[in-house]
Amino acid sequence: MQDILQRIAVCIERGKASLKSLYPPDMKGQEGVAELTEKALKKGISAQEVLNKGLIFGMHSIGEKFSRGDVFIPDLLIAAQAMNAAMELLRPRFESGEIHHKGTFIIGTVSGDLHDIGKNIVKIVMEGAGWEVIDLGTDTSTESFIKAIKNSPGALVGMSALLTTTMLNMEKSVRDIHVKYPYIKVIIGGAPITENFRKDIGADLYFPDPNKLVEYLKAGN
Ligand code: B1M
Repeated sequence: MQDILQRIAVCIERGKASLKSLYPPDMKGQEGVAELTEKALKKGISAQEVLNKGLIFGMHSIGEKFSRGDVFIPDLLIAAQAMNAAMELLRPRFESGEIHHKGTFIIGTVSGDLHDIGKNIVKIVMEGAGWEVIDLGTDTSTESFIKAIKNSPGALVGMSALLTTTMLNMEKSVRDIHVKYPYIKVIIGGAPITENFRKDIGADLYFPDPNKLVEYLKAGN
C-alpha cells in the first residue's frame, strides 16, 4: 500500500498527470497519477489516504525542493495541474450522497493569492459533507465576498491564504464582512494561518484542515 502512495507522491512531485503525459520525458510510457489513483482506490485505499499520503505529501515534497532552489515555478505549476486533475478523480469518493444541502459555504482564496489547491480540497470535502459550495476562485476581493454573501445571506464564509503577505489581506475582508453582516461566520485556513492570527484579525474560526472543519459543523455548531 505504501508503495502505490509513494508512487502517487512522486508523480505529483514530477508533474506526471497520466500515462499519456509526455512530461517529464524520463517518465514517458509510465503510469501517472490518474492511473495510480484509480489503482489505489480499487485496492481499497481510502480517498482520504490517497489525498493525504499521496497527493498532499507530493505537493509538500516539491514545496521543499522549491524552498531549496532545486525546482522552479514552472515545476510547481505542472505539479499543481497533476494535483487538481487527481482531485477531480477523488471528488465522487467524498460525496456523501445526501440530497438536502446543510447550508451554503462561500469560499475563496484571498486577494493577491493565486494558490488554489488547498481551497479546492476544502471545497470537495465540504461538498462531500453535504454543503452547497460557492467557489469564488483565487485572488478574491472583499467586494466579491460581500456580493456573494448578499446573494446567500445565511452562508458560512471560508477564506484560504498560502502566503505570509496575502494572509494579511484577510483582516480587511473579515472586518468589512463583519461590519456589513455581523452575524456571518468567517472561517479561515491555509498553511501560514494560526489560531493566534485568527484572534488578531477577528475571524470567527480557524481550522488547520477541512476535516476538522467538517467535524466541527457535524457536531451541530
Ligand atoms: Co507558491 N508558495 N508561490 N506557488 N507554493 C508556497 C506557499 C511557499 C511556501 C513555497 C516556498 O517558498 N517553500 C511560498 C510562500 C512563502 C511565504 O509566504 N512565506 C510560495 C511562494 C513564495 C510563491 C510565489 C510568491 C513564488 C514567486 O512567484 N516567486 C508565488 C505567489 C503567487 C501568488 O499567489 N500571488 C507562488 C506561486 C505558486 C504557483 C502558482 C506556482 C503554485 C500554485 C498553483 C495552484 O495552487 N494552482 C505554487 C505552489 C504549488 C506552492 C506549494 C509548492 C504548494 C502549495 C500547496 O498546494 N500545498 C507551496 C509550498 C508548500 O506548501 N510546501 C508554495 C498543498 C495544499 C493541499 O496545502 O494549501 O496548505 P494547503 O491547504 C491545506 C491546509 O492549509 C488547509 O486544508 C488544505 C488541505 O489539508 N486549508 C484550509 C487551506 N485553506 C483552508 C481553508 C479553511 C480550512 C483549511 O477554511 C476556510
